[in-house]
Amino acid sequence: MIVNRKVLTLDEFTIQQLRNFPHATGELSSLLRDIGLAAKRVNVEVNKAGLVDILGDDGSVNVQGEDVKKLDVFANNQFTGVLQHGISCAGIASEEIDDYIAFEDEVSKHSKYVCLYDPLDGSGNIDVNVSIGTIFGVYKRVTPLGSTASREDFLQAGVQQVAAGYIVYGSSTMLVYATRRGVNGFTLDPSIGEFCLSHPDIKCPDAGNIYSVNHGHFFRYEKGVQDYIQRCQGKTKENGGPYTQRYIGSMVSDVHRNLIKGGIFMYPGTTDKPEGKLRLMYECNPFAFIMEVAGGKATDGKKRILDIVPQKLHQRTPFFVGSKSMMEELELCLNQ
Ligand code: AHM
Ligand code: MG
Repeated sequence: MIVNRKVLTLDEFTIQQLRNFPHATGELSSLLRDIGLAAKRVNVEVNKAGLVDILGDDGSVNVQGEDVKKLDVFANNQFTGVLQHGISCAGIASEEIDDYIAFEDEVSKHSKYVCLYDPLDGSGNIDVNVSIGTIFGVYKRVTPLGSTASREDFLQAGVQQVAAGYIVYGSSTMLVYATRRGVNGFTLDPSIGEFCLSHPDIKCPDAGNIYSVNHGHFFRYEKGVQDYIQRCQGKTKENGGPYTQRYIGSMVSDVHRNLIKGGIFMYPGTTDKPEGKLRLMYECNPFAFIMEVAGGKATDGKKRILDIVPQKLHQRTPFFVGSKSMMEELELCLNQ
């Protein structure tokens, strides 16, 4: 069989990108390789989830008060483990861990980056074979190299991310990551165990016709959000519609689809939970970064997500993300 050498692997791609920066140390490429490795291990486990004893609850409750699934624990251990043993990460914070972890070995203390992640997003879908994902954001540490990473390295505004990405364990497994230079998507080729560049330079269409929101909460959304949803429902051919509603309940899959096809994803605050459900540092900042690099927008309904200065690691925020013109129409409704 002739191998198509036009297809770059994740490693080849990141190394090629390095050539644009003669002074780059390669640490970010190395960190992305580590994330790719953890993703492959999680993927193997997700794929055989129905066959082995990995479905269901772990029996514990996380810092958010949610039941922890066995696969959550497995994924968290994989990502934490590879980053700890890699050469580019000074510490991590995870949705599944109460506080950040600063790696104490000498190699890690001299590493440039910290990484924040939700190791397995969409946990509620694990037991029913619906796509789930991993979300991550990478920041350059602000404390001096050689010291132990500290809280200020982790509590940075999203705009400081140097890279962000996600893995979707779907009908195929994909890793998508963004740097300020662009967004690129890699599909896992299971026959060779490599992520291969399949979606170069992803741009989010300026307009789309998909809106994604949990309709079950409709009467607990603020009026502006209700107005926008009703505008979506009322779209016709004459005013850019009709729209279609799609909501998987796994943000990684929902936002991935909307990024590629054009659309808007909303997880607003509700009367009982004004801050909504999603976590700023692990879920919203990475997607806001990716979407902005791809040409879209992300806000909390009032301001740009990436400008929010976090007060705590597990902070929640309302979240609106998607195609530019759809976000602008939403903003009109919210500002009325
Ligand atoms: P999780 O981090 O506990 O998995 O929760 C986040 C997920 C998102 O992927 C998804 O968009 C949202 O929860 C769905 O929540 P809901 O069922 O309230 O609509
Ligand atoms: Mg999550």
